[in-house]
Amino acid sequence: MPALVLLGAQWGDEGKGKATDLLGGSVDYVVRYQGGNNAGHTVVVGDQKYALHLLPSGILSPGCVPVIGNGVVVDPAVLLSELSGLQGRGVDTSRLLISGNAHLITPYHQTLDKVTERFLGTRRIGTTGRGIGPSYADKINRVGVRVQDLFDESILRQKVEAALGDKNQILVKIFNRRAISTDQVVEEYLGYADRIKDFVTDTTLVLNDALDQDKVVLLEGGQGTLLDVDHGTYPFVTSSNPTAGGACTGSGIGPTRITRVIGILKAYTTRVGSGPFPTELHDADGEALRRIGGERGVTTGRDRRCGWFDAVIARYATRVNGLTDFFLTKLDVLTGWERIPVCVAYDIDGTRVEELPYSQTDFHHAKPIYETLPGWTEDISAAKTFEELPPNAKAYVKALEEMSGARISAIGVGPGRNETIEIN
Ligand code: 2SA
Ligand code: GDP
Ligand code: MG
Repeated sequence: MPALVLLGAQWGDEGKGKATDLLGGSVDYVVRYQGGNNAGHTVVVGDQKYALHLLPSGILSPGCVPVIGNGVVVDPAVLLSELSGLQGRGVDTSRLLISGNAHLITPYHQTLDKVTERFLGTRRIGTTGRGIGPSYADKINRVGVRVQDLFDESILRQKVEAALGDKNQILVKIFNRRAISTDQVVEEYLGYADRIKDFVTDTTLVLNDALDQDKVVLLEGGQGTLLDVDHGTYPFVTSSNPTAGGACTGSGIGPTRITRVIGILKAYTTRVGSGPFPTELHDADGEALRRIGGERGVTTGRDRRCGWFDAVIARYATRVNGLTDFFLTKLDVLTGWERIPVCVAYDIDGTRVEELPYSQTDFHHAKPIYETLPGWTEDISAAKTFEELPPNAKAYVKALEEMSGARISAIGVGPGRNETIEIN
């Protein structure tokens, strides 16, 4: 049986948590393949709201095994506190599996993340400050510490010592901070080892065996396509690959096993952190989208930047991910606007451009070219079928589908599990 990928088609916060949860009942494994506790995935089940950061959203589906893949960076303190928070709310977390090859986030990564951002000043990325970038940098630089290293004290000490060498120089000499002691990090991290040991395994083997046995594996992206370190708005990106290719490297599942790639697409656009955003609104409409959409960071509490739907970005997501279909989310948030602008192309220094420019300079100059679609005033949150939507809402969905290059197979009309229209 197949593996499927579910990822963000814009700058994140499209509603991946809700979509994963929706599919959770029909899949056997849900795997996070990149990112770490920078993610904030909201799942609403009845009157209960859960904010997941590091754990896959599948942890809330009783029949499903949640997996933290090798491509994720794991902060063990956050992991344990997220687990105990869920346990306290009666969620069974015992099924969790964690790859021994996943890299660890340590206190020195968090410190570096924060001081680097401060040092960058107005050129800062606007990171979540969780140590994500520095941990991935160590991985690529081959001085990272992996989950499996927790179980061998002498290896752990050697690796932490090696990683801290140049970091302490930087912290002390450039950032005027105190050096971090190897002993302190090793002692703290050894304390986590026993508490997470039972979860740790060769997840690549588990997942491929499961696929051989006709199980269904859902690979859940942590951020969005435009935050991808290769395909996003570099350098204003996260330090991993939320795009579909990252699902393979971050889980150890080969591309031939993936039969469906779902892009989660918000009916308008948001972004949190710095970087270009052509359709961003600095007016009452932007404020209204933020208020009605509840657009506030799930991890950091930062206000999200809001703007109209950008079809250039949606088309780009279709291309670089090979999307088979979209889940369109938060259509209900647009109820009440008389007319809704949709960006169909960019004006870049006087030239009409239909595709996302690869040049960073061009993208910074991109001005949206809008088509304006008629809005609707009817409450759509109780709609269960596409036919029940008001004509202008149907036309809006169809227009987005046409412009974005892949079929829309589900529509979100509210945050709840059941507030979804499935289209067959
Ligand atoms: P980092 O911390 O190194 O990954 O930050 C780099 C950029 O990636 C952005 N980023 C995110 N964008 C949207 N949502 C994310 N998760 C949280 C949420 C964000 C929050 O669900 O609301 O609470 O602020 C997320 N994680 C990383 C980040 O803003 C930087 O632009
Ligand atoms: P994720 O990071 O992609 O999982 O998304 P977030 O959880 O950061 O942000 C999405 C927000 O939108 C959450 O508060 C969800 O509960 C909410 N949400 C998801 N789908 C819908 C929808 O169709 N309508 C409305 N009104 N809210 C939604
Ligand atoms: Mg989020």
